[in-house]
Amino acid sequence: MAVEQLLILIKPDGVKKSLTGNILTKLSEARMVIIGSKTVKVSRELAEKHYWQLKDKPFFPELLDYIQGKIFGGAPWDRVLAFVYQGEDAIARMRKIAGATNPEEADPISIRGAYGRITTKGVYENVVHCSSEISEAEREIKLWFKPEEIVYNIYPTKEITIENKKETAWA
Ligand code: DAT
Ligand code: MG
Repeated sequence: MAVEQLLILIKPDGVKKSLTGNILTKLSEARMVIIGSKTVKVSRELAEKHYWQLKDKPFFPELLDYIQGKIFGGAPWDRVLAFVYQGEDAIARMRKIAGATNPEEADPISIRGAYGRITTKGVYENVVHCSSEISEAEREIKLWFKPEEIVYNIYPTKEITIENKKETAWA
């Protein structure tokens, strides 16, 4: 079996319900390594790019509001915790621990089965995002993380020079 990487997000409902520790504990059962992690305030643009394959679905606007934490009133629930995990057969194994997309159909021992719900507006609040195939994992990891934010170069990189680029530094 091959070593794979994937993106896991603890979505705003997981953050708001203080489930970060419980989720990471469940994920740790798979004995994989975290090779990148950070907290991200989710912009509309990032949300749209992340879920672009679902742009024609009727629930797309609600899905963007959810991943941006807007349905929880914005700050401090406007963020997600993002992780890159690496391990043998990582995608299938982590998706099993995450559970089915619909939290009501998910195994009750899975993260989504234990902690997810469907809102009265029909949004699946399913607590975590988990990449579902290798090409999607690569696209998502490259969308959420810069090369220097991951401890290994898991994909080829190139050096670029950006002229006159402003950066914020610690004062
Ligand atoms: P997954 O997150 O299991 O990979 P997906 O990529 O098909 O599932 O959908 C992305 C998210 O969109 C999913 O986590 C919850 C939401 N979603 C999917 N299908 C839905 C539906 N029929 N009604 C409401 N939300 C849905
Ligand atoms: Mg998906």
